[in-house]
Amino acid sequence: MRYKAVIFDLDGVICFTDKYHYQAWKEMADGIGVYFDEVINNRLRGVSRMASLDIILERSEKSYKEKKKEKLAAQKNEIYKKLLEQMSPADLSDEVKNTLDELRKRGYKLAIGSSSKNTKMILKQLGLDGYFDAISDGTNITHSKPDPEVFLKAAQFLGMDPEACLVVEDALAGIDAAVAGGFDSAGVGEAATHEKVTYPMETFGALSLKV
Ligand code: B16
Ligand code: MG
Repeated sequence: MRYKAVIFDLDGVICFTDKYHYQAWKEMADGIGVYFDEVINNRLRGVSRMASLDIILERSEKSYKEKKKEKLAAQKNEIYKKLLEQMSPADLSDEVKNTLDELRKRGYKLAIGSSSKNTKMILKQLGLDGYFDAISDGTNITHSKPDPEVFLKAAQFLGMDPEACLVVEDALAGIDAAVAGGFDSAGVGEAATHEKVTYPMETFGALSLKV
């Protein structure tokens, strides 16, 4: 086996929370009269909550103090968490579940490497509570992707070196993070176009052919 473990990004790889992030940020931005659309939302993929807010506030004429920004981010997160309550195991595609089960059967350790501080709630909603061997997420890092910290911590939690792990990502910043940490990577969506991605993939299911 070329790798011993696979580290999965969450949003955009295991599940699709884009629309909920969009709705929640939109409601917050409307509340302060700042323009926000789906094109700007695309720039938030893989980016931490506070860095996402800074991108949204680029459109504002006002400058916001740190305290107010924390309030706005908290307000968005409350709306987002309410929307997440709609998620259920039906939102986990057969393709993703079957691929995860197949890799597990072949003996790979499986981990999550996500910027999201809501990782545990999302996994619970999807029925994946307790499924992964390790979880590294927004709650255990100080630097967000493209910094490699989230993946390095995932490897450390698994007790493995980066060379033994494959990172699966949908965001360009996620592939940057994987490269910076010394990981091989598999990319879906926009991440498949990254010039340094090890395995560009058209579908998530192609993963079982790459490892
Ligand atoms: P939260 P990932 C990322 O998750 C999302 O892609 C990004 O849009 C979001 O801003 C970030 O998590 C933080 O999420 O507000 O829930 O902490 O793609 O790294 O799994
Ligand atoms: Mg992602």
